[in-house]
Amino acid sequence: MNEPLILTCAITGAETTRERQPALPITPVEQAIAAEEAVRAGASVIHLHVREDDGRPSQRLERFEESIRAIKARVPDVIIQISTGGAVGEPIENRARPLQLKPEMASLNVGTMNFGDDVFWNHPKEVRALAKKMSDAGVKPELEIYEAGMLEQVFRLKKEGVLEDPLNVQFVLGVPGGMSGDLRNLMHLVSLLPSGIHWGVAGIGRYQLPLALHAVILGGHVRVGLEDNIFYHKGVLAKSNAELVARVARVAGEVGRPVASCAEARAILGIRN
Ligand code: KMH
Ligand code: ZN
Repeated sequence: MNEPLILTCAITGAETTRERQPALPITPVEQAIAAEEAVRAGASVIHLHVREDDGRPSQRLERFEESIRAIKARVPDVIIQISTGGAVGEPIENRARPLQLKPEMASLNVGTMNFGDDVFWNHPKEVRALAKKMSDAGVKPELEIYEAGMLEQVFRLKKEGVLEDPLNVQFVLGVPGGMSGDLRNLMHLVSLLPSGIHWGVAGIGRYQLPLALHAVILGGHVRVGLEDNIFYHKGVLAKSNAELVARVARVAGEVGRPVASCAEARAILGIRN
């Protein structure tokens, strides 16, 4: 509970559609507006996927450049965490492409899993290569953990020297094919962590709010946003990414866990300036 709360907003993702969620930001300008609103609501990190204008997920370098430029123009201080997960089925070389832009942070998916009706491939040698690229470029990885075995893989990679301290893990719970967002799963995963590892939780769908609230109390960090959950209440669509951020920030403030500024988040996450 001592550390300020890092709120990450996953504003777009690769799976959510405009048809299902009309407030989903797609273009660079829309993403920049959404990012600014999210930061004003309490977010310090933006988890970034990009789309083409027609909504298709994209790993095109120019598109990442445009979005990052647009976001930085509105909120220069925010930490941008690009996705190297992309969309299911995206070849690894495309997923690695935005690392050329040397963002401060990037997601690193450490294991293969079923992902709904698809398979999300993360071959160990490709994971190692991505981690090396991040380390060489000074990009801090966020380690995406969908089930307990992936945490064991993180420990292995750390032992091999592939990952550097401080480690930042994100438990992404509720993807069909990974662990559900049952609170017992979160408690189990947290119980496996050696001290000194920062952790956050991203609950998918209906798991978003209960997991976020527990993380606030347990001293973890939180990711919300339309990538993971399109609803504010059951059957009621969220009006914006910022609305989801603001709710967690508000509750955290009420229980004495203020949100981290971007500078505080950088210090906690071990981002080299
Ligand atoms: N879209 C998922 C298949 C990440 O951003 O690193 C992967 C994902 C994880 O969203
Ligand atoms: Zn993502």
